[in-house]
Amino acid sequence: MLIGKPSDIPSSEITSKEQYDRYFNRRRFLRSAVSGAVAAGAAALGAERLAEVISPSIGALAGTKLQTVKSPLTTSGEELTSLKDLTNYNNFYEFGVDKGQPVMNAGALPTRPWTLRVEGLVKKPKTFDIDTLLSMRPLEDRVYRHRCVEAWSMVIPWVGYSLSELINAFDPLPSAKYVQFLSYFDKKVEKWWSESTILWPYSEGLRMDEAMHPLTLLTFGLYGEVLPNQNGAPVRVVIPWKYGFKSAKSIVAIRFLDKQPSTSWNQQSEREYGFYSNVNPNVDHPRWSQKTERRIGQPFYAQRRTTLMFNGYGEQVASLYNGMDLKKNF
Ligand SMILES: Nc1nc2c(c(=O)[nH]1)N[C@H]1C(S)=C(S)[C@@H](COP(=O)(O)O)O[C@H]1N2
Ligand SMILES: [Mo]
Repeated sequence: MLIGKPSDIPSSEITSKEQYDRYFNRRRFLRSAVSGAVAAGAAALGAERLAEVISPSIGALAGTKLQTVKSPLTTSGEELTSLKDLTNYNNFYEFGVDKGQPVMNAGALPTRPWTLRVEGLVKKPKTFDIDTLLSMRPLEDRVYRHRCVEAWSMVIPWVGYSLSELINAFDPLPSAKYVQFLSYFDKKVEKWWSESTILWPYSEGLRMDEAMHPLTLLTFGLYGEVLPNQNGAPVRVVIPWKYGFKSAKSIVAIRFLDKQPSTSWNQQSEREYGFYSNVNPNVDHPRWSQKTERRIGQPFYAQRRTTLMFNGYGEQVASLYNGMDLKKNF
């Protein structure tokens, strides 16, 4: 897909041009005449990014500037992981099981038009166009630590707003106790799906109070720009106190349920991946320790660091688990 200027986008895909201009920096947008190809991506990213051409932001809209406000919920003080590392070292099994594959393959993901269904136990089920979702609330810059269950970590400047702001617009029924997230799935597009044994579509879930926690972010961008496809464009969730796999990419549905949903990783190996999956240095993965992590992009001698309970977000989230045995409910 090639996008030149806002008027090239069918009007059915956008709410209004005004809205678009409000949220996308137009100058940047016009420069983003970009295809998924690496060379074209380089031209579109502009001089300030040419140094990072080696890490293409894949996707027709990737690299488009988003208008953001600073968030009080940001984590400060840690060095950000470079854009290059964020976009070249990914888990996105629909596009291959190796971390270098999504950057090569995720350009195939069609991120426009895109809709998100809000369904299940809600008074007002609704299907949203992605551009409506983007403009519903001010987009915030929020730096979060990201801890993968594989014992590596990053510090990522995300862009989005609290998922609770969307959920509040729907009146979930009192019977809604859990939320399930379903990722886009098309075998023709995500030809690498058969490389792994997880149950497709990729699905994850949260308890309602976890989903409503202000830290749970409905995410549209990183580094102030539209998400590259390999990072879960056009919309994903990010739950910073849980292992990275809870943060489903490229979601097409949010479903409210009365029972705990089954999730892809829990189904794949119940023993290894629990439903809660809170970052917890005191509960090792059956095959490796979770006590420390390797910070991606740091010099070798500085990579290893201690993993923090709830990934360092204990002050904000520990009360959600009062009275629960976190060794049993891992
Ligand atoms: N649909 C989908 N979502 C996914 C994954 C995946 O394979 N498919 N991998 C998860 C894992 S294991 C991690 S660590 C994060 C990685 O996100 P990032 O590449 O943006 O850092 O995405 C999570 N969300
Ligand atoms: Mo992960």
